[in-house]
Amino acid sequence: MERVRLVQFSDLHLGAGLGGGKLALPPAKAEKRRTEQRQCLTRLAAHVRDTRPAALLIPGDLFDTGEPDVDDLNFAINTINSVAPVPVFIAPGNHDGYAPSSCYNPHSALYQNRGSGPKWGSHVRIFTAERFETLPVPGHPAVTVTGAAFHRHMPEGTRPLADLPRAPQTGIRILLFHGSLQGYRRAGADNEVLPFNTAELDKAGYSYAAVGHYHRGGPIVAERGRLLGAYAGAPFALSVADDGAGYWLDLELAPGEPVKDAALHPHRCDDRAVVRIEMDLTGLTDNAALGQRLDELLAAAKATPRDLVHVALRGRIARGIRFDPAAALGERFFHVSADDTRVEPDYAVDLDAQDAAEPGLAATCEELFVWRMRQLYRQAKDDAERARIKEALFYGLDALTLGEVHLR
Ligand SMILES: [Mn+2]
Repeated sequence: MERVRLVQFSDLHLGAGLGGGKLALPPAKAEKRRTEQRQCLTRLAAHVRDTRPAALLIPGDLFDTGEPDVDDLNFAINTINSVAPVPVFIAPGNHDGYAPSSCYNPHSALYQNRGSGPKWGSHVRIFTAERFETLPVPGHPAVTVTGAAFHRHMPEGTRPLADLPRAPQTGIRILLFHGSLQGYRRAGADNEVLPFNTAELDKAGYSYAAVGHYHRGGPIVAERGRLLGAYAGAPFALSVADDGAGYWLDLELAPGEPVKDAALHPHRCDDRAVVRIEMDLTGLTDNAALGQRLDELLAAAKATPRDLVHVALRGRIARGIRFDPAAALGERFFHVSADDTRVEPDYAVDLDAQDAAEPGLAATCEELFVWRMRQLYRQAKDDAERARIKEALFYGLDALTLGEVHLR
């Protein structure tokens, strides 16, 4: 039997707000990214038309919500319809989960009220049930797709893959769903959805699981080393958590043959990457040293001018120094954002010191301020109040030594 080629694409999150979050894209850049996000789907469709795989597999979160705006919905339907007659299988995810009001229900008001808007083509099969069901792949009698839709978070302890229908006995048996592999090494902080482990997946007996949800793609491997499936990851980087995103997956399967790593081909989709850098400011005492360290980290991360750079700062910043990575890098990158909430100013003040005597007449304003804050700190009722006093101390010292207060 001949090898079968498939394309796996998920987690585009079409319609997601791109302006907020830690990336803090200004409106013009957010708009540009919205255009580029749509281009991801356009590129995918062109690739599917060119390469004619047996099927396009979409395991969830194509949209950021099950009720996207009409422009996004019409755009997605038109683009996905353009790959016909290549069969398309969609298993809705936790963001675009199936509900009667969803864009995946042709009877929903959202779908119906678009008047002459495009309809999902007959080559598009959408799994709408929460229970797994098996569909044939038109034109490829040896291939089946078993899929389910996300409807709701399941009660704790539910193991959806533990009581899966038995896999068809022969041919290439694809499993398609949106779920959280426990222990996935490239997991993000994503909410848990349809939890499963490799033992359950292995036991279910499918040839390959095309799974969506985690935005960083990677193989799903059984304990004994057998490849069970993969996450394609998000084709487009949405947020600072999406470093490593930006791909879809081309895959090749043959019946009865174990899938090899080499049969998974990640295909770059997003021209830009989110490059997240951790920078410790401790011991860097002037802006030249800070700038040089940032340059080294960017070079090590192989950041290119097209990228979105996010710098997570930590450690202690030298007294009298202000460091703003966005200002330091100017126009060198598409966008630069920074998070300095974990930075502490390097003021050598020990608030717990018990022995400090009241400052004399010759004391500086700063010495008096620190002495008074230390008193308040000792009288504080709880940790929350102590944390506030520490913050106030740093802000006060900023004002006294820098002549300005930079809100953290
Ligand atoms: Mn998801």
